[in-house]
Amino acid sequence: MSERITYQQFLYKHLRDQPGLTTLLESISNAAAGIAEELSRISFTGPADPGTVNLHGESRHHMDQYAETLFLTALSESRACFAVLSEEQTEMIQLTSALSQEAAYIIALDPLDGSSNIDVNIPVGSIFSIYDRFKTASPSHPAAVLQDMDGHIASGYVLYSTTTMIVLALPGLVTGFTLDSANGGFVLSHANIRIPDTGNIYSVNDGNYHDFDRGTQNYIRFCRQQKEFYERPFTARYVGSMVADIHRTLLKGGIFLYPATMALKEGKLRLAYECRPMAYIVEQAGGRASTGSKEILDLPLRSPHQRVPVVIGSEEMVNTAKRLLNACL
Ligand code: AHM
Ligand code: MG
Repeated sequence: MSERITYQQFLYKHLRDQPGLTTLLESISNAAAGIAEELSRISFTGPADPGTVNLHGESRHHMDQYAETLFLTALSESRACFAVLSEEQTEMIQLTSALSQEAAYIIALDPLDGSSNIDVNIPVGSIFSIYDRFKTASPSHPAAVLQDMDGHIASGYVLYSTTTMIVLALPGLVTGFTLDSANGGFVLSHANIRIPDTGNIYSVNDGNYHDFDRGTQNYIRFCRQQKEFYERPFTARYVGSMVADIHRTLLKGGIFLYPATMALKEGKLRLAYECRPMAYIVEQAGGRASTGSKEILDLPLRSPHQRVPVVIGSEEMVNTAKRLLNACL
């Protein structure tokens, strides 16, 4: 059996000279373990409260609030986090403990993505990006660091599924850790993840087909018609939980799309805490991420909860998609 390397040991090895970042990433894993535990009891703690909505007008599960509280408590106690932009809050929240005020890091966080799936026992996730608040031209405006990728340090997600995993992307290195609850803590399980250059799985909400523009419809028809070129068409897979869909794409190859629709002209997914972190993770693993016309990681963040269309996955598939998406514009 190969050597057991814990998440902490990995962090100490790779971020030896950044103790604040190590502490911050440990606090994220602690919150994730707490969320995983609570999710495992969800059948006993009850379903979503009907009629509760979040600031985006989307239905809100009590686990959304629970997950956010756990993250904010862990980040605050870490004293390594200055502020958090959460999907659940209108504005960035500045942490108030005395040492947090000196802390260097700002996090963009989706505490529990895909929570509408919880009550039917489908995987959900948490998504985060970490920024150094001093790496901005406007240090007196901490939120300014989120405007571009200059101050970006790391991104990751937690997948709460058959097992709970953290996938962490540092520059050029994407690593997966699996929760070993019996022995407490996350253990390295997926070293140096590389996304296959191509694949045969496409992942999109096909129910929106008639609300997509012609370029997107073009590409989806291309995916359906691959039988002309291969023995069978591409496989369609859509969990409806971004972390699960991206995790599969990362490990098996493929493409994930959430394009603009007639109702959602900028798409559904948020740049700061959904598209950017996932784009960064997939690109560090060798894949690509685009809006269809622009690189996701080049997009400036104009408002905290800005949405963007996203096409993300294996390089060859994203390149083909970009060509077909733009063919009819
Ligand atoms: P949420 O942040 O409100 O949970 O919504 C995000 C989720 C993603 O996980 C997923 O990719 C998408 O919404 C699915 O949306 P749809 O049901 O429109 O296909
Ligand atoms: Mg979300």
